[in-house]
Amino acid sequence: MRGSGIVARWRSRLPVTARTPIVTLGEGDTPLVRADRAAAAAGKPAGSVWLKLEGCNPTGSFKDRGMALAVSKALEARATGVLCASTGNTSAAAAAYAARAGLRCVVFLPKGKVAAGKLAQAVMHGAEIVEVDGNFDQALTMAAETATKRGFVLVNSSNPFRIEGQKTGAFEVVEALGRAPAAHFMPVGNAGNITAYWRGYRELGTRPRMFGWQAAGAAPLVHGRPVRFPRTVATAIRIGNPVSWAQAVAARDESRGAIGAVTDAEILSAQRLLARAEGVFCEPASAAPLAGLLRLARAGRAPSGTVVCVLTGHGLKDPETAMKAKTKIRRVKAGGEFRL
Ligand code: AN7
Repeated sequence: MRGSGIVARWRSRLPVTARTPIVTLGEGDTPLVRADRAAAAAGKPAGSVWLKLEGCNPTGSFKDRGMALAVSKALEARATGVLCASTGNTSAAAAAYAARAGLRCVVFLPKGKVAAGKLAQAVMHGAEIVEVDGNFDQALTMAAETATKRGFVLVNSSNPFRIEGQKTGAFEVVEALGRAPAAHFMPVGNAGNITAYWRGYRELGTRPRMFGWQAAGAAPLVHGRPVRFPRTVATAIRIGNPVSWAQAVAARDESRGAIGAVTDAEILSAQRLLARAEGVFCEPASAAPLAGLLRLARAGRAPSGTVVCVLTGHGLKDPETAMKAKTKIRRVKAGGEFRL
């Protein structure tokens, strides 16, 4: 039997050898589901909008693809440990894969801005947690310096194996559809994932138009300059100075795509639409691509043809934001009759 996980599935396209000890939790092979109600909301025909459910990965986000390879290569290089800065999902994945590999894991987290589920994962997997009184960009600078000094492997997306692992998402999309989509929509923070998907598509000789979406209060790629104090409800993409800036711009321009911004209100409204009309609960950042599609549709500029939206993280990552959505809860005594 072939093992599970991205390396077993795509070995010939990944930088591993017979000597690489593969660390896997069975990541990848995530569902690509049709979203006809989302399509209708964007004025597009049934069957033209698809959702890649990356929240179905072992730690609940797309980071597992890259982390499986980065931690495998760290183990092969006999590292003492791995280290990262994170808005939450990278640290959750690093903590889990390091635990599985038997490596130390140190995570630098921006104080007060990591969603509860992600923090719980870092705690539970035994990561050594450093809370930085600053934002993600500052935490990343500290993490990189500490990694160099202490001989830890940095597993942020500047690590080339992260990008290599994450490109497998594009392979799966093309395999599931039987061809590349006309347009590929995804959230953009540090811009590692847009770099990875574009590489994956290019390696298959395809070139869908790449549409990246940032939050309006954290949109350096849209403004063309770093944002010193990024703000957004979508804490996963609360990033002011993306590491893969040049690669994101290249993906956009080579594919004749775009990188745009959506407001927090648009993000929360798209998150709710996905949950209520499609049955898919994703975290706020992951709703940015649908918010972007709806924004283009309102302007009469939605791309024609098949659109794939990558829903990068599971909704359970951020229960606190979800619980702020208004809902009516009726309270009753147990045992009485209840009339609906
Ligand atoms: C759910 O975990 O940067 O553009 O430190 O968690 O590749 O950075 C997370 C990013 C999109 C943006 N969706 O991806 C981190 C971190 C979710 C995310 C992104 C992130 P990149």
